[in-house]
Amino acid sequence: MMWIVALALGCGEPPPAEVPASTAAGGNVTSARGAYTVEWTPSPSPVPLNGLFEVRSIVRDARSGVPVELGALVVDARMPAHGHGMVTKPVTDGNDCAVAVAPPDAAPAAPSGALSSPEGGEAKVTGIGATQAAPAVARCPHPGGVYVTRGMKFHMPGSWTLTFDIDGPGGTERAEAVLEL
Ligand SMILES: [Cu+2]
Repeated sequence: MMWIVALALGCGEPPPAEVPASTAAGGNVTSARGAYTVEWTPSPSPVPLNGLFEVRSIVRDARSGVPVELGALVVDARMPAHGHGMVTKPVTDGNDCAVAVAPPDAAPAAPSGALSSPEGGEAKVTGIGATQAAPAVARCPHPGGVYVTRGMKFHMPGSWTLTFDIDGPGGTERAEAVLEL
């Protein structure tokens, strides 16, 4: 009898994290060590080819489901097979409560020509306007755990990996979503 009870209680463990479906219409992904979930929705939807879009992300504590209202989120994307990122530099609303992060409009595509990475161009050559590393972002208030990222653009068809770098009460973790365009 005791055994049965113990086994039944053991069933409370969460199922293994599901592999996020490839979708250009958003989805729900879990960060690498399981601290957060990110429910992301593009606008327009589905993600357009070679057009600007926004991503609305709701970040939650994965265990409690409570929205991460004081945090930071940086959204980026790459084409791993091609070794490049986006040609735009997206900005997330409200990330700048304590630190000036980026110019007011996410100025894309600076005029080409000048190869703009004198200082150690690592594996992450992001294209035309790539100048700086990931911005230092402070934890800022985001009511409802909602983070809106503007200035995304997937300029070629193929497999894109979105990255969601989250900083919050559960520490710093990354979630990823893969989609085919
Ligand atoms: Cu590519």
